[in-house]
Amino acid sequence: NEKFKGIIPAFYACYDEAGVVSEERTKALSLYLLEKGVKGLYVGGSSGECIYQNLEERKATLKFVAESVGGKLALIAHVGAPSTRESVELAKYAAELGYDALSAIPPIYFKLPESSIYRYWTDIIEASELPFIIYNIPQTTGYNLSLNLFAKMIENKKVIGVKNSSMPVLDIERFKAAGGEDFIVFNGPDEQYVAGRLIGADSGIGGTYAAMPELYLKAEEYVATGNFAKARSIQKDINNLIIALCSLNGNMYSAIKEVLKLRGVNVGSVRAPLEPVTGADLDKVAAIKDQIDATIA
Ligand code: HMN
Repeated sequence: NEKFKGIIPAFYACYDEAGVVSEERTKALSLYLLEKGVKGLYVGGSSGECIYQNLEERKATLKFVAESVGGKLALIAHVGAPSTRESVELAKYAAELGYDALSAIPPIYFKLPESSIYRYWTDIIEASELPFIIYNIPQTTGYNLSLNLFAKMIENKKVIGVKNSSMPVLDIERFKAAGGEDFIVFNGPDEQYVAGRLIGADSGIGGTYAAMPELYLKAEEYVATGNFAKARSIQKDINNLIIALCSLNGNMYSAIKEVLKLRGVNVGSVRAPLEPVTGADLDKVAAIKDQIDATIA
């Protein structure tokens, strides 16, 4: 399980200028993050715009990432999809590609009972030999993982971790307490990386890591070495940057993609209904990029 402990960026959807999933750009972003020294990649989650991609596009992304950095980074395939059928197909495909673990949100749209959520996750787990990481993100799915369902899920030894994106850091502490020493809790909210690690998260997966991996790697180093004043200070810098990224028109991911362009990695823009950054706000992107550089220095 050590291979999953560290900074794991949530991977972005990489498109060409026509908005088609791009092999070249997907591989370029994978290699860029490998070079930065991250531990792994979380592929096809919210940050991968999974909800706006069809099965073939999601498979293509999984394949391009595996081809470029498989064996070098811990690769987690997010296979949550509207139906169990699609999720199982993605899970089998990720296993064929040599992914290191699977992960999924609970079912979306209909408010299903916990028995259905349990069945959904278990069907995915049974589709391959891969370990499974539960994904709890109530802000987007509308379902907040209960300790009851959590306890039932971890009876299955293939469930090795939970990526917790709910905002109370208490949830991280509770999942860690119930999961035990070897169970991996991943911090979800990037704004609380340091707090999440201190209260019990073993690792982190986040949607803004790839925009500024250097800063999260530093934060992790400060936490790991017990340098808490510096950890808190870099978290403050990170939060100022996240708030700036979220303040532009468009959407956080379109702002991040503009920043990445300025950092030398072009992964295109976002897919509608996500909106691109436009007009005067585009000029603000350069200032955010400069602020990232200044914080790294
Ligand atoms: C993913 O699923 O791709 C991301 O890891 C999602 C991640 O947990 C993000 N949460 C949401 O988007 C609700 C955070 O990293 C988030 O982007 C960050 O904390 C900034 O608010």
